[in-house]
Amino acid sequence: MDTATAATATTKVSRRLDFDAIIIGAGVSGLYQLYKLRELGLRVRTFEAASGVGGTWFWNRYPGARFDSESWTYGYAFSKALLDEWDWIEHFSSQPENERYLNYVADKFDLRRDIQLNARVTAAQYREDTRSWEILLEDGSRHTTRFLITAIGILSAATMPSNIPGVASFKGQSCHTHYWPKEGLDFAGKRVGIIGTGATAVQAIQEIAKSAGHLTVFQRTPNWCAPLHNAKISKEEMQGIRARYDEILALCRTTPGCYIHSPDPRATLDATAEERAAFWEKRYATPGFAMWQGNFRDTLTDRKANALASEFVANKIRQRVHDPMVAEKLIPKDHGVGTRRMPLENGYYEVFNQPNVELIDVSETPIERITERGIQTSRQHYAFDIIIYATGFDAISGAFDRIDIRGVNGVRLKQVWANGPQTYLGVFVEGFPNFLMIMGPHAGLGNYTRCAEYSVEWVSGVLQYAKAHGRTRIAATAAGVREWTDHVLALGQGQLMNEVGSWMTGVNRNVEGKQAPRIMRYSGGHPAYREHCGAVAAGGYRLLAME
Ligand code: NA7
Repeated sequence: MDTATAATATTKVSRRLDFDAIIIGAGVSGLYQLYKLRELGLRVRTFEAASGVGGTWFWNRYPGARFDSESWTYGYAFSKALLDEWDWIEHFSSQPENERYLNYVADKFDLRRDIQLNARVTAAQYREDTRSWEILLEDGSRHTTRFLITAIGILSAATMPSNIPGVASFKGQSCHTHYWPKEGLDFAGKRVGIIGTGATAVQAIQEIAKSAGHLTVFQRTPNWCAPLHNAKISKEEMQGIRARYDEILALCRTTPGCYIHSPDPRATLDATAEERAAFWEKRYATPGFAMWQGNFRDTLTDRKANALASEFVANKIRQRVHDPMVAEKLIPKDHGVGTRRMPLENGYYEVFNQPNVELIDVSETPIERITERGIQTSRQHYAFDIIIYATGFDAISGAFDRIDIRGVNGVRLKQVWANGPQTYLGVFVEGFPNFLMIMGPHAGLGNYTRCAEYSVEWVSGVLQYAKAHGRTRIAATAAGVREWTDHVLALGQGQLMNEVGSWMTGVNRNVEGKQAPRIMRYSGGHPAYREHCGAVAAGGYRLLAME
């Protein structure tokens, strides 16, 4: 390095920036990232759009919102003290408890002093001259940082039905499930309409149907649901769980989705018809994702196997729903069991036996518009006091698209990903130095906290390395991004899930350009994902350019 270059490099390093790292988001991943970066001695600031911490568990306050992962597998594992002190009260914990937990974590680790709430990041621009990022908040303030870390969640950009006019004209109460009012909604005796039948709607419908005068469910596509089998956890049971935490967390490290459930090693047709029926009965009676994550190993790759498993669940629906016409409407016909994220339910199908609940198949009678008083379909008008939009999210890349993120030469991230995400390990993007994503596209996905904890630790490892080696610029290389993207796309082939439109394949028919399935996540299982990332780190961050 000549003297002039060395001098420039020194200027780049020493120029005073507001922060060493800025984290966007104070949800499950953002809170832990803040904790880790403080451990490294970095000057960190977290910006969070909400008025409280918790991310998903701050926003989604709709009745019935809860984990579908066992609570004791979803909590943070990084702190033995936290594991020792926190008692989960249900096997599948509800939103109020989850929000309380994340607030407890924020307090326990004194995280709040570095978190700015009500601070929505609207834009971020990389500056090559200072090897830094400048971020812009909604209030017009600007902040500079060496590293920018997104912890913005995979399901945080809620979407309204863009194809239905008149939403603003409705005179009653209405809201998207994600933006549920803190004071709640009173359904007692009211006429309620809900649009959507994804995992959110399934949880909400079960609860709303208990008190609503009349509930009308507008379904475009039915989903395959399985029973959650939730239960309270007694003090003694919690003690037993606590004593087994090492074992439980070790188990989660071995399974593809970091759940306690793992696929049966047999192929579906290795078992006789009787063995299959007994196996599925057992899975159906097991709490949590057993029917999805713990099915025969070929359920999500072999069409014939999938059809057999689907038929088993279809028959369950037929048994549980009294009206055969309604039952048939609730049975998916365009995709097989488990090829979309499987909603877990607690009496969802029985709700449709209630006299105050009606199912409208929107594919038969499309919604034409929202009116002042309700919903107009091609067949009739339905009057409502309350309309709920359970219409989902622009998942995985949507939260990135909503921030004007610009890398080297002002290139926009949204543009780079216009034909699908391209990343290195789901963490880095070429042309966006010092920009690191927690749970970015093409990263391993599953039990959220288990996966996010790994991502945070891996990202913290890179930053620790950069600090130790005096590196101020970390960038993905073209070769790295090509290698990872090719690998992820190749792994995704032959997976039935990747052929079906759902948030997991980046499909949201309410968002322009997101109509067709794409490979959005790493399909090789989380253990393999960790192996790749671990090898990159062990090899001195292969295919990353660090200066
Ligand atoms: P999902 O699973 O994406 O479900 C959204 C639902 O809303 C789904 O049933 C959609 O039907 C329906 N929808 C969306 N837009 C419309 C319009 N315009 N008209 C009619 N119906 C519509 O989101 P969730 O919030 O339920 O769950 C997301 C994840 O959050 C969940 O899996 C958990 O992991 C947490 P479609 O299927 O597109 O025909």
